[in-house]
This record gives sequence, structure tokens and C-alpha cells, in this order.
Amino acid sequence: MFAAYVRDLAFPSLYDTTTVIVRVSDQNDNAPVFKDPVYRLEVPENTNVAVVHTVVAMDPDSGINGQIIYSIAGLSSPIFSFRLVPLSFDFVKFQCCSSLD
Ligand SMILES: [Ca+2]
Ligand SMILES: [Ca+2]
Repeated sequence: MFAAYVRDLAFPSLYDTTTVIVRVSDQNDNAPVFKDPVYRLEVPENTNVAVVHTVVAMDPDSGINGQIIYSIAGLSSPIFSFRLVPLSFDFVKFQCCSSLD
């Protein structure tokens, strides 16, 4: 917010003032970034733990510009398949879908 001032060149000069209110809207100028660049996981083949790991990504934009959708890229092996379970807009867990043994 700031004040603007205008006046003419007459003598005596006349003038006016106004208040300018600027509302800054968010632009989608930040890409989502994972907390760690690489996640190295070691999972025992006979594990019964369904949740393998939870990964976190952040996007500092606001509103829809900062909301994140997780997905698995590429093909997964039939014996090593995972699925993503969203916990919130910022958290997702990798869940093992089949036996690894
Ligand atoms: Ca963004
Ligand atoms: Ca932004």
C-alpha cells in the first residue's frame, strides 16, 4: 500500500492524493522438490512390513500452485511392485504390494 500524489502546474497549484493498495497474487514459480535427492532403501525379502518408506516433497507456492501429486515413474517389476498411498498434500508412503521373497 502506498500513497499517490498528483498536482497541476498552475499557481497556486491544485492537487489530489489517493491510496493505492497492491495485492500480490502467487505465481507458480517454484517446482516441487523432494526432501532428499536420492532415497536408498534396503528391504528384507521376507519383510511383512507393508510400508516401505515415506517420502516428502515441498512446494513453497501457495494454494493450487503448491499442491503436489505423487506418482511412480517408469515400469515396476512384478515381484517388486509398489504403490503410493497419499497421506496429505505433502506426504506419501510407498507401500509394497506383493511378496518380495
Ligand atoms: Ca509450484
Ligand atoms: Ca510463488
